[in-house]
Amino acid sequence: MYKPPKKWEWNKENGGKFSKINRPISGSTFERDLPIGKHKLQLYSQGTPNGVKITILLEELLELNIQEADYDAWLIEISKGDQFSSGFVKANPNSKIPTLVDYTNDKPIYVFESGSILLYLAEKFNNFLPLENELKVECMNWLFWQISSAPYLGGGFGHFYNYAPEKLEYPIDRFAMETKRQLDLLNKHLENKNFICGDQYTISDIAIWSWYGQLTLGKLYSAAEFLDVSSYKNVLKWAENINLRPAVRRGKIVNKVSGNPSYQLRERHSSDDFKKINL
Ligand SMILES: N[C@@H](CCC(=O)N[C@@H](CS)C(=O)NCC(=O)O)C(=O)O
Repeated sequence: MYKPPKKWEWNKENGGKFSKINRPISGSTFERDLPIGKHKLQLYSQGTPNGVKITILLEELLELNIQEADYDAWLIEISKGDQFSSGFVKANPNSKIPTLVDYTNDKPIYVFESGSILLYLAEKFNNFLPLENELKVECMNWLFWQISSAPYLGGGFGHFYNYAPEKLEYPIDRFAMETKRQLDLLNKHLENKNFICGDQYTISDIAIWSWYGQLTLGKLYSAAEFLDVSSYKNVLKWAENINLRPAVRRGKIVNKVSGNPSYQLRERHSSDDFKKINL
């Protein structure tokens, strides 16, 4: 049994999957500028659930033929510590993917936090966000719900069930319970509904699908059976429908470095890049 010392010290590796990159201090650890491609929108990311939210939205905008939404997606490999370069930290002092830089105007606009990026792009291109105030509020409620709830699923359940060097009953039990509560909440909310808010597909669907949709489809933490995800029937139906969208099929493989190698597009610079992959 671990007995915490009087004062915590950072003096050892804890053996976890991310122990080599985790640090108790912020800021850059090495000098390197970010690459810049030919489009106005430059995305620095990895194809994790937080990362694919943005590539799915950008692909949805391109599906509507909005050419200004074309983008370069550069891979920031977080297990290698790319998020600690001086260039990345300049764009996002929090050193986490996804991060977007918009070069449309003379002065670049740095956008970080996936919810902030989704809102920025939805407002910039006037799409995937309800115009009517009451619905917009509902859409924001669920977007902010996702941003604040997913750390229990990822940092809590996913970490202790999948990544922690030792399987400990207490944290797995605590976070499995919370994850199942969240799935139950979504299942009730999606009863007789096709989308999270109103009758249109919005950035809330994109944000929530990237985590809870992929979890229900068995794509996260090999935990489908453990969490009995198929019992959340409304979430499953909603997740399956969204998974069929061509933009989702493209967006979810961008900057991906895990899973089936045939469905990984490490960098994306043009729509032609998808031709290499059998979507
Ligand atoms: N609240 C943030 C979370 C971003 C986040 O946690 N990103 C992870 C990958 S999914 C990351 O970059 N981790 C690298 C690290 O912690 O060093 C968002 O929604 O953008």
